[in-house]
Amino acid sequence: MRGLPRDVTRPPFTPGLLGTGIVHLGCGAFHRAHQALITQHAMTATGDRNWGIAAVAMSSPDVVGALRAQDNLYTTLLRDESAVRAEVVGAITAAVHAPSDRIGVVRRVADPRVRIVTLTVTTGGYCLSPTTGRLDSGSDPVRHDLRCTAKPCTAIGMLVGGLAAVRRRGGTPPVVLSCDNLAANGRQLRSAVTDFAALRDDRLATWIDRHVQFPSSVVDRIVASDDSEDDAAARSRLGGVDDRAPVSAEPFMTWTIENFDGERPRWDLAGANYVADVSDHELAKLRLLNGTHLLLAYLGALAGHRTIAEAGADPILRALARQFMLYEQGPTVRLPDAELRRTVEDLLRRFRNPAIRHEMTRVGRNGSEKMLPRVAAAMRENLATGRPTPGAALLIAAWIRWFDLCGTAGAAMEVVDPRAPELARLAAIPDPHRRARAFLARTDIFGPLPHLGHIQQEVGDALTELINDNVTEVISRRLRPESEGRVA
Ligand code: CS2
Repeated sequence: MRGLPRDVTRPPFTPGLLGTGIVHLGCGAFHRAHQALITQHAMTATGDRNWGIAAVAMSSPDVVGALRAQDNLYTTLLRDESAVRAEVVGAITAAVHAPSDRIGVVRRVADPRVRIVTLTVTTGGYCLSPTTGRLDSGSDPVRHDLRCTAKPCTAIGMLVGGLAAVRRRGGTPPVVLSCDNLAANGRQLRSAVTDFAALRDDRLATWIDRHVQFPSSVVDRIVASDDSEDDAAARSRLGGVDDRAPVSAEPFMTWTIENFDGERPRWDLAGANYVADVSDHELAKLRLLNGTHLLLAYLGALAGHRTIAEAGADPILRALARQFMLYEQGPTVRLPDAELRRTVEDLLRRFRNPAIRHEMTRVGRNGSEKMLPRVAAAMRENLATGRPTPGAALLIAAWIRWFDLCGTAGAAMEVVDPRAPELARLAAIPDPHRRARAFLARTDIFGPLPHLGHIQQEVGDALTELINDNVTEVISRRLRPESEGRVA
């Protein structure tokens, strides 16, 4: 940290002297710009230095190498059009690469000093079957972990391994706190963990069910894709000091956590809040922010935009995003009208933050897992009540269209999805209406939809138009007159 400009905030403690009270699975940019920073602020507020984080990278070793080379310190850059606020984060006490140290991860989860295990491992990391909501026990990674319990490769196997060790020792288990963008993330995590444990030992499953808390939580902060532009921005903001693991994020952040028993950092002094039930926050977050992110990514990329900020600044896409939030997603979330309108305007402002490079491929990846909680669940309610869903139909058609265009010269998108090979076969069906029917028939992606024939027709029409026409024209045809009037 020597040589840093004076206005860069530094941790007010000696990072090497922190105790490790948290294990985090999934050490991506989001964790570093959200929970790790908030934890640093909580420790700063109270002087309690026992909440250092052992941060586990689940696949790539890159971030681990970068962090270790700089004593696990890195910079967060909170950026908008007017300012960049830089802060060095020292809350990470160890950076661990799970594939190279599987036994070590299990041991850390079981460490008596660890009171909380948090996760950002994305939907796929929960190993749940989308149709049953229970553990997908036939999948290769789960079968591997059941065979090889000491060296698990999935987050679920790691948690169960650590919890089993706590039980053997007669200890108090850590609280397991999901920070992923899933509906009822605590409940889903509990299902995955107890199902897995039951396949190992029924008594372990009962013990976990009785003794381990899995609170839900809703996280919110828009974080830039990992990007070399960040390194350059960090270097200039840090007066030339090199940082190989900087993260850029918007200044806005929230973290709503379901109440639980037990020790925790004073996250509430650092911007988090505790509630009895997170479900209203969760619906609003997933459907308004994350659902509209997909709309901007899938349609924005077709319009040639490379980032969400570019799409959010495009008047037609902005009008569509506003209409989608106000008239499709909004009526399905429990927010009073005035609050909905305020939230929508705040989101439109956040989406167009030019200082955050949020790439289309990053937001649009794993679309088959994101579709249900962010889009299809609201669409199902709208279809059932007869409310029109032009935005959702267009969003789905644009996602299908990505399969045609990715890889073509100059394309702003790439399809990254665990189901990509099977979906590519559906995407090769020549007739757009048949193609739309084949996609929407996938209940593992969209759930069961009422009035299926109607929505299949609507998505087929939208896809036909996206193939033949200019995206702006296709969107304009679906805008309500008042939405166009509010394009500003
Ligand atoms: C985004 C989220 O990539 C995505 O799926 O929608 O990462 C989004 O930026 C965060 O949830 C914002 O809180």
